[in-house]
Amino acid sequence: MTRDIGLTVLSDLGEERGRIVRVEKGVMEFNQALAEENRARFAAAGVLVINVLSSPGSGKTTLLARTLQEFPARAAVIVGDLATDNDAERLRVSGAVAVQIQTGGVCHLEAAMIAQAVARLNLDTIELLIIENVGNLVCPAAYDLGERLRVVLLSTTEGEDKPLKYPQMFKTADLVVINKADLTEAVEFKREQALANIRLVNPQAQVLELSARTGQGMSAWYELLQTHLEDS
Ligand SMILES: Nc1nc2c(ncn2[C@@H]2O[C@H](COP(=O)(O)OP(=O)(O)OP(=O)(O)O)[C@@H](O)[C@H]2O)c(=O)[nH]1
Ligand SMILES: [Mg+2]
Repeated sequence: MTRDIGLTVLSDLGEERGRIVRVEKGVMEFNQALAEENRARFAAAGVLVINVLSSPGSGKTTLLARTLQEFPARAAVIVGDLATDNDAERLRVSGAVAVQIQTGGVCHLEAAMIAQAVARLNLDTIELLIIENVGNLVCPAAYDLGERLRVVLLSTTEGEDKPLKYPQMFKTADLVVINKADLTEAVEFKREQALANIRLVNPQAQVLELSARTGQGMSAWYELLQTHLEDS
């Protein structure tokens, strides 16, 4: 998918001086090219890269913190947030290297930000790189970061209609994780409806149901990670 951003600039080109020139810049094409560079670099290093996306508070950091504690892989994390390095601090508890990107108002991570953050990692020492994207169900969907696997979380507390309301995010997922399964009954989450909604926007996506808090359902997540690691 491409999106052009129209930039209005004052030209300084001889006869054209003073004229307003409309410059259409292929921001998404630029991002895509960098994403392909990232992907090639990760493939060459044999590192499985996962991009984890969801709305704020769905449980990305909780899932990753538990994964880093329990899943026996040489892993590192890149975390994107508008501000604070709280999530990187939470993830470092496991002993894994966690690089925080503060986007300073940008609502998504871009491939260029990942290339910069990766410069602070030694890819030769890891086999798994997990990227926690900025909590947002809209803009991160459009930005390929060079990942192999795109994981979108939907938590039971958000309601079963989110795949229909934010279809682009769910359409781009390789895997949808329904998190906070421990709260299904408390919040009267309509599980069957949620599964049907996911299938409607993305019939190919794999779906896992788990609770990053209680650990219920986590073994299927680890099996999936293991399978992808073996393919890297
Ligand atoms: N009951 C329950 N709570 C959970 C679960 N997973 C996460 N939480 C809680 O949900 C809240 C938000 O979790 P985070 O892991 O910070 O969510 P996040 O997606 O990383 O949030 P942002 O980084 O702000 O987008 C925390 O209070 C977690 O303890 C779960 O499976 N069950
Ligand atoms: Mg987080």
